[in-house]
Amino acid sequence: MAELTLVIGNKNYSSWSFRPWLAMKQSGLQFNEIRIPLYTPGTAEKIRQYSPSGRVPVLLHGGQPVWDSLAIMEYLAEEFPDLHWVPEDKAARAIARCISAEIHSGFFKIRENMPMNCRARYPGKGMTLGVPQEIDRITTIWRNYRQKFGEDGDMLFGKFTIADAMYAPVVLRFVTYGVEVDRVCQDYMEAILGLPAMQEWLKAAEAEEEVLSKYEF
Ligand SMILES: N[C@@H](CCC(=O)N[C@@H](CS)C(=O)NCC(=O)O)C(=O)O
Repeated sequence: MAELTLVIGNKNYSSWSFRPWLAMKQSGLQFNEIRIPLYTPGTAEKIRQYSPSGRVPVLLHGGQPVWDSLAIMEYLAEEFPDLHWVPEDKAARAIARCISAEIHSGFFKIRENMPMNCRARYPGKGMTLGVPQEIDRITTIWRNYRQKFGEDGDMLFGKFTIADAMYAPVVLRFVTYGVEVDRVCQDYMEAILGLPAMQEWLKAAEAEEEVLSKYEF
């Protein structure tokens, strides 16, 4: 099998990097990791060595670059179809795609006002204009699909899928900013937080020394 290498940013701050990293860990794939601290002198050049878009994450599969978090996971789902990436049920799979696309292309208010910062705790911060509406949409998604498709496990569609990887950084943002959610969403968040791979990521984020002031309040 051609070697897999995932190039990522800081674990504390890079929400886009976290998604494929978590999905790859959950699927049991073996991969190498190259971590490039973001927004330092030389960062852009280092990322460009690997990523045509100049952004992380980028996957290198036997030398071939695949960039963009969602594209990486879709690529892996095609390359390793025997691993579990998407729901088996067709209707659930359609919804999983929709909500993955929805988070990939939206929720700009949360992104802007509640940046991922795994180590920090800023309860009540970031709740600016438009943020409550986006939180409401996310919790509606979690509640609806946990209730409709989640009976075989504690993830959105029962077992872990790409959709959970897409929303995992939101779980971390909700913890950092102390966002209160209903019981169903709380249980879902706890299940995501309890994943061994999540704990591994958080431990590594805790150990990082870089501080990006633009993501600190
Ligand atoms: N849509 C892309 C976004 C990737 C992205 O914006 N990555 C940030 C880090 S979290 C980055 O590489 N920033 C470096 C820069 O903009 O110079 C994805 O899903 O992978």
